[in-house]
Amino acid sequence: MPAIVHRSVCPYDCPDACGLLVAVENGHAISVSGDPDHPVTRGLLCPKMNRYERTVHSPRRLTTPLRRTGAKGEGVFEVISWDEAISSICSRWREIIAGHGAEAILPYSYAGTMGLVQRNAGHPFFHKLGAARLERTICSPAKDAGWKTLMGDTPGMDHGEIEQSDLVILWGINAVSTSIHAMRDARTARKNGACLWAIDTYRTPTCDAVDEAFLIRPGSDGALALSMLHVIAREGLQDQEFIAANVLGFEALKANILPECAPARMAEVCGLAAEVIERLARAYARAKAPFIRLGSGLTRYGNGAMTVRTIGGLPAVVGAWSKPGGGMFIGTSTGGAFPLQSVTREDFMVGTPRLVSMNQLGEALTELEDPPVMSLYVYHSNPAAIAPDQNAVIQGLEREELFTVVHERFLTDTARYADIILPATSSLEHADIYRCYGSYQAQRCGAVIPPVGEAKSNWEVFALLATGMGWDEPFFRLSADELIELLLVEETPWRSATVTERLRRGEPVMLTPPTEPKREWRTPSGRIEILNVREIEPLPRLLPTHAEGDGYPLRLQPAATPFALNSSFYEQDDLRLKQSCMELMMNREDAEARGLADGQEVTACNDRGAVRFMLRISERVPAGTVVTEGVWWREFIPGNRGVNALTSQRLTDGGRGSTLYDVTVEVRGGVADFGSAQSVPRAESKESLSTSFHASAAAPKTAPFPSCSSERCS
Ligand SMILES: Nc1nc2c(c(=O)[nH]1)N[C@H]1C(S)=C(S)[C@@H](COP(=O)(O)OP(=O)(O)OC[C@H]3O[C@@H](n4cnc5c(=O)[nH]c(N)nc54)[C@H](O)[C@@H]3O)O[C@H]1N2
Ligand SMILES: Nc1nc2c(c(=O)[nH]1)N[C@H]1C(S)=C(S)[C@@H](COP(=O)(O)OP(=O)(O)OC[C@H]3O[C@@H](n4cnc5c(=O)[nH]c(N)nc54)[C@H](O)[C@@H]3O)O[C@H]1N2
Ligand code: SF4
Ligand SMILES: [Mo]
Repeated sequence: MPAIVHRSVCPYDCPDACGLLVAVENGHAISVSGDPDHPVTRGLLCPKMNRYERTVHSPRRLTTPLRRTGAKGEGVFEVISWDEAISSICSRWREIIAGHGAEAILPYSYAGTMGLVQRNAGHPFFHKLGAARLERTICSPAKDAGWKTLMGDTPGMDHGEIEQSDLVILWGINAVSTSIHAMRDARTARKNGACLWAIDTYRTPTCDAVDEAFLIRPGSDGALALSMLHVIAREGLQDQEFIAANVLGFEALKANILPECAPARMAEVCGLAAEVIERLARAYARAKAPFIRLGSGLTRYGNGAMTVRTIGGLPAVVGAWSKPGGGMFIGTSTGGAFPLQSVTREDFMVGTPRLVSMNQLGEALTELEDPPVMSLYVYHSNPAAIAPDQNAVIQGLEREELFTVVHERFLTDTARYADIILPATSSLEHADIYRCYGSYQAQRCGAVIPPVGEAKSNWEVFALLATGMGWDEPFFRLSADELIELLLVEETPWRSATVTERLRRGEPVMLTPPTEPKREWRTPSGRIEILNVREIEPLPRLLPTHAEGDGYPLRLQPAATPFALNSSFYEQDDLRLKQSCMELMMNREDAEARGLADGQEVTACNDRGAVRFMLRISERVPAGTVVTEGVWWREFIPGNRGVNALTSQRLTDGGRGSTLYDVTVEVRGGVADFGSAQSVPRAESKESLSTSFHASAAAPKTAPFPSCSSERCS
């Protein structure tokens, strides 16, 4: 039978939710390409998804339910039937509920699939069960918290406006790797005459694609933004008319940052020379329509929310928002477009069960009492690899009395610790509806191939578990398509009847936010609130990062790679081999100071753990910072710990987010046995966090790349 091409959607946690064309022959996906008619994708897929059929039909797929027969983590299992699996889970949960209460059961899920039905499929089940609730805050809630403090509920602007900008700043976003369509739009802006800048902590592929890249110390963007605001205020470069009509608190901010945040002082903190900061501030203020595209990496610090608020002061003060192509984009939020409560069913919840931060899984599994966590149910997430403080997480997963169930496509680091594994479908095997956070587009799709082996979708498994628990609630008998229909029945201002009909037909559509993004400020005062008196910190100011006080000499950046998405895609051998192995990039100066050579094995360590890497000496990384890309599966790395053995469970200043990038380490040659990590020599402890931020180790030298000579950028 000849191949038939079906439309589908990329399910991964990426801003774009690309439209896919999947060629299917005899129930097999044989190729995947980008939908040329999709408004965002326009035929362009990233390297990860160009061979999605290799993930879907990977020989590594889990195809039957499994029961552990070896030790926890050993990865030895026997095949069991779905009936056995569901009945053993339900009977174990009944025992746990009788002995400890339902709050002893903890669900753990995040963004293996972004589809509204499959992603949220566990909510109604766990609400009805009375299980503990998971606070799903690992990604970038500090970004949203910072935005909300300043902009309230103002929706994100249309990213497409970037093409009309004359100065685009890719600020803390590695768009070449993580947001390829944003990068394409930025390149179009450049073709139209815009100057492109990147502000990052190391020279990423995105830095190679712009006119000028500025490398700063991790977590110091607030210092850079405040000093730019200082220059703008000092030199009277603000847009007074825009401020008078739209902004609250400019005068109060000015009083605080003059003279406090002078470039000479902030230069020490962020590592850029004072003259460079002045040049940046002037060029920004003089641009006709400057556009800041803010990434997420810079928010994963103890000061992440404040950083966003501080950077957000820039477009407000120069009136960028009033110009077509000007403003700041952090993402879109289409919360109102679909009545999600029809799927999540908060009304099934009895009382308010305890809330556990997904960033503190290690603590939850090892320290929580009254009741302790007695069962963990993991679906579409891989916490043993992606959650901070891997040693604590693994210590928890090794607890003999913890009953762990993992619903997965692959034998991940987490699945290896499962008592029962359930095989999961890939997105080509189940129906769903997707929206995205890089634009206002949405699309529905059905299954295009039958399930691989005995795999079942998230929703199918929760329906089985509901029956296994003896519930007769009709909701759990609905199909995924019926749930999608529930999301579409209710009309909302976001989609007309025509758009809804097109969604039903599986076409990609654009949703329309009910408030015009750049016309109305949805804050209590109706203005952009640089001064927000409801906050403990009413004005943007310099806040230290957490790791400033930790005292290890090198800043560690656990960054993204173009060839994986968090811990996904390591099953594709070709993609994994493109990453060679788990490398640690280090500046020559730091390597020489430690007597380390390129290509040798090294160990990075801090109070939380020790991790082995292959050293890559690279001028892409400024002195004082080391970088590792990707979140590797443990089976493919030399030591038995991944980078998250070094990251911490501390939370951000706003949004209770992860602080995965707020880490310091020391690095030594070889398979260093640091013994107790405490024995590693540390810098003198600092007096106080805020002074230590200023006083901390010498700022990195910016990597020696030539600055732009383009006329556009002068
Ligand atoms: N290929 C690929 N694509 C992905 C992902 C992936 O892992 N791989 N992950 C997906 C997910 S879940 C997300 S949330 C997004 C994230 O995508 P992005 O928004 O791009 O976020 P990150 O990759 O975390 O970090 C972006 C950049 O910020 C830099 N950075 C780190 N700290 C600082 C700082 O203090 N200041 C400044 N100025 N820069 C800093 C990092 O070096 C990095 O280059 O990407 C999604 N897309
Ligand atoms: N060191 C470090 N740690 C990080 C990051 C980093 O950049 N560096 N990034 C952080 C960020 S931004 C995020 S968002 C998190 C992401 O963390 P996670 O959401 O856990 O993302 P993944 O690592 O992609 O793991 C998703 C898993 O879901 C499985 N899966 C996919 N589809 C389905 C399905 O339909 N059903 C089921 N049951 N399973 C499915 C996949 O096989 C995969 O193993 O990681 C965070 N952790
Ligand atoms: S991961 Fe992102 S860029 Fe790649 S296909 Fe999916 S949505 Fe598109
Ligand atoms: Mo994320």
